[in-house]
Amino acid sequence: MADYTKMWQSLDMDLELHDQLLAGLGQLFQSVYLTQENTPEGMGYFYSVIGEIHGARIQELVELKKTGKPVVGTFCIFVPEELIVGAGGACVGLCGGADFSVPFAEADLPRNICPLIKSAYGFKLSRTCPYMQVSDFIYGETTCEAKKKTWEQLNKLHPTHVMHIPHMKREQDLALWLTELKGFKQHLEQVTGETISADQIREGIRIVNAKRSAMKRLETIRKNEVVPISGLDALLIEQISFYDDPVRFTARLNVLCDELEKRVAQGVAVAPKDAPRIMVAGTPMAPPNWKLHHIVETSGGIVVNEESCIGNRYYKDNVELTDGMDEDALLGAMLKRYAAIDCACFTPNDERVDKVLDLARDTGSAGVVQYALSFCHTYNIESGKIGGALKDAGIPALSIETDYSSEDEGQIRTRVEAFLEQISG
Ligand code: BJ8
Repeated sequence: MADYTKMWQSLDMDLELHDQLLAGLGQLFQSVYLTQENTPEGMGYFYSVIGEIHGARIQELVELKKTGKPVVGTFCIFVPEELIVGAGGACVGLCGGADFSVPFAEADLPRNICPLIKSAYGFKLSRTCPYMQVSDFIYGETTCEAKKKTWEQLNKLHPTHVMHIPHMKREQDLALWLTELKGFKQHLEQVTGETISADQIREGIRIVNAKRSAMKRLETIRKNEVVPISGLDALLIEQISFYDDPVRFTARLNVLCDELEKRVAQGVAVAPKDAPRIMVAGTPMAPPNWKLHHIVETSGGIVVNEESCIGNRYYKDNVELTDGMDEDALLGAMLKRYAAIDCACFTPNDERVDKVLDLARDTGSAGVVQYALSFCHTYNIESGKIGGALKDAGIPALSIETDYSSEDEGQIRTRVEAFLEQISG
């Protein structure tokens, strides 16, 4: 990797801690990813993005800022990236998935909250995440209690704005949500000093739609009996989709999908035909959270889908574009797409139950592993309802609640192995 020390210094990072973080990341990536066999050639690009995770892309973002375009840090798929991309800016997902930064956060936040929030907040306190450091501002949302209260704390350290996402989807809730979308656009315009035109919004939608379509194409390929890519690799691609340049990402992913389609035709699989097909459902897995996929795939299973925000929930719907849409129509179409997200923060959220069942059948999954981060009440509670529906449908399911530490890996492995044995039998 090139020497980016000066750039990191200019971003006010703690270089000593950052060195420790990068070294740990490198080791983890080596042991989880570079021990896989028979990986597709097209993964080379995505491995290089991770290899340069704090380098080349950050350099691009620094350059982008010099042109006056915004770099916006986000934590949730409800923040409308189409508007940021349309304005010529960059939307970077900041969700923390590392155990490294959690102890820093615990000095300020309660220990018994979700590790995703602690990890992200700890990155700011430790000044070790260049994506956070390079962001002009951060956009949080009101999806869960721990998040919305953390934004108040985070705002003292980094400019943080909050988008009010309603927790129900009644008419009055959608009206409020539309006001929030418009407010988000106005805020971007204030920052850049430029109006975002309908043409720019359309272009932003077109770029992000193309990205989601490529990810859907990958999902479709993974449904084949011949599985040409590991779940670990697919997860990595889904994670990278949140901070890579969207146009380049889409092009690279489509090249990979061409290769994967050829692999399917030639019968080149990454797992034996009888390996149990597993769908993972639940809370997002921000990088470098590769724990569950690694355990499943080194225990003889193959992950064929992620029903998660870093996965299907992010790319399942596109914004419907038709000719001649004006600004109101474009924002209305965006709202429709965002309101179709079935996050557990909504009540009721029965559409997610139906979707999990449909996806499990559609992907030919032999079993579903429900994954919930510790102290994520919404997903943990919802896992009971989904587990019951899976049972009624005759689909075996296992629920795992965990954090980012490696302490429970042995215990999770034992449970996963028993589950795989049960469904293979
Ligand atoms: S749309 S899932 S990205 S809110 S932070 S809710 S894990 S306790 S991330 Fe999420 Fe948006 Fe919904 Fe998706 Fe639970 Fe943790 Fe809260 Fe979390």
